[in-house]
Amino acid sequence: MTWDALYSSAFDRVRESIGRVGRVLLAYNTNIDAIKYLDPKDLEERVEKAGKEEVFRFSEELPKKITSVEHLLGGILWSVRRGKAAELFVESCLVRFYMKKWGWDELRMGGQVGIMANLLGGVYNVPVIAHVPQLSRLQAELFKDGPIYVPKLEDGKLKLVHPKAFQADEENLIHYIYEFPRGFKVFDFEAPRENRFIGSADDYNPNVCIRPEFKEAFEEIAGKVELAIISGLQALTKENYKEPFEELERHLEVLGEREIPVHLEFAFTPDETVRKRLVEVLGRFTSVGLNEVELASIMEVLGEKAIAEKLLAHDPVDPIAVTEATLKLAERTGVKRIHFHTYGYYLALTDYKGAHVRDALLFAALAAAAKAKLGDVRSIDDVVKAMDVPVNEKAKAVEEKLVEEYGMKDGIAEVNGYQLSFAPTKIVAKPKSTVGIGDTISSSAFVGEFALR
Ligand code: 8BR
Ligand code: 8BR
Ligand code: GLC
Repeated sequence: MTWDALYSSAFDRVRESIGRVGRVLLAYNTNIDAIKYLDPKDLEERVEKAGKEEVFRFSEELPKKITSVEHLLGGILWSVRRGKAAELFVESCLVRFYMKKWGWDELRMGGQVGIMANLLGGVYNVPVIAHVPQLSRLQAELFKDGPIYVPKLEDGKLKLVHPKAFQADEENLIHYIYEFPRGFKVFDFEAPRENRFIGSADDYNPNVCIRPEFKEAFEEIAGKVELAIISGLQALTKENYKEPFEELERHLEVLGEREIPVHLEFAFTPDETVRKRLVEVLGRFTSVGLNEVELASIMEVLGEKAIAEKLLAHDPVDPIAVTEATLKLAERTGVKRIHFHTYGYYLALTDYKGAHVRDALLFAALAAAAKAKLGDVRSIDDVVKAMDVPVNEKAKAVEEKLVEEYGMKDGIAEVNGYQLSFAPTKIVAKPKSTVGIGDTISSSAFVGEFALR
């Protein structure tokens, strides 16, 4: 079959069956994204004013957190020069005030949980229970209508309400997203690809502050769901990870007892201690989603330096190196499903078989293209509009390698007793923005796969 035909039949089948998926638990990170599309002249003036020399220093080496305007501007230049994403915690209130005055073009739902809640609940009509660390009025307004719920305790009794009906006046947790297009020029730098720098002016998500409702009523909450997706552990550090990890392990135990499949959305985790701990608990998850940088960073902590280097050496990433890395990760941790995504293609390694794994990847690729094209996916019909985005040309060579090495057919092969599923993706030439595409991919594929089972 051609990829166009496979795409089209995968979409039809997921659309037909996704309504049958039960409630999905989403924890832990939700915030408000204040998106600023950078203007080169404005940015240059700000850098000059703050002191070019000092700022340029941080554009060579990213600071660990932001405690000055020089850190902020240096971090933005670090991302622009490399065309890479980065996210840093903003500790200083003066810098938080500076960012607020600098302003934004658009406010959007942010955080893996918030983005997935709006997509699953607001677009696919799959009911979700979300962890929202702080429910300000603005945060509540950013939730779409649909079966999206947050737990509320009334006289010790658990109720599930839409975030807009929670009616609390909690804090605004704002992440400032500085987006730039490919070819964006400042000073002598030119961005090799579109991307963003994020400054998180937020004390709750970076510390994974878990709400009392989730601590007190977790057993009951877990009793109401069929699937779970965990995210937001990426900003933890060796100083603050212990407490949230204890709670996480308790949650995993409760979910495990009920045999609820749990997906971990990995996200780039700069702190090595935290990354190691995440790999240690990975076997208690059913599934994990990650990109090439994240997979390479895991190979590093597993002592697999050579594979880590291979993963970062080519564009598009060598699929044989990806397969070897995911096999190592599956064998070492016992995780049953690994969903790898990169610019141009996805691979999933599963310890079970079936064409539905590949079909869910194709559905996810359509959703990602719709997200890149529109910025916000409003309905499942927006997803099908991405059908006319062409399949990435470079993915052909990737597929040929997989055919040669593993005898892959129609995107499916067997490797060391695992199934390897492949999807060449649709790439939007001029994406509206880049933030949240990874979340769209992982949640669509994980939930889509369960819909098809
Ligand atoms: P993409 O650019 O393809 O989205 O991949 C994630 C990138 O983010 C990685 O290259 C990683 O280096 C970078 N990154 C992030 Br996110 N946060 C970072 C941080 N705090 N320090 C260094 N790099 C970071
Ligand atoms: P991460 O931020 O987790 O790396 O997720 C980003 C993913 O979005 C990439 O792996 C890539 O598959 C997808 N993507 C990007 Br980046 N740009 C895209 C585009 N213009 N069209 C479709 N998918 C895109
Ligand atoms: C991280 C950021 C958040 C953003 C999300 C997108 O969670 O903190 O601001 O919305 O990534 O994936």
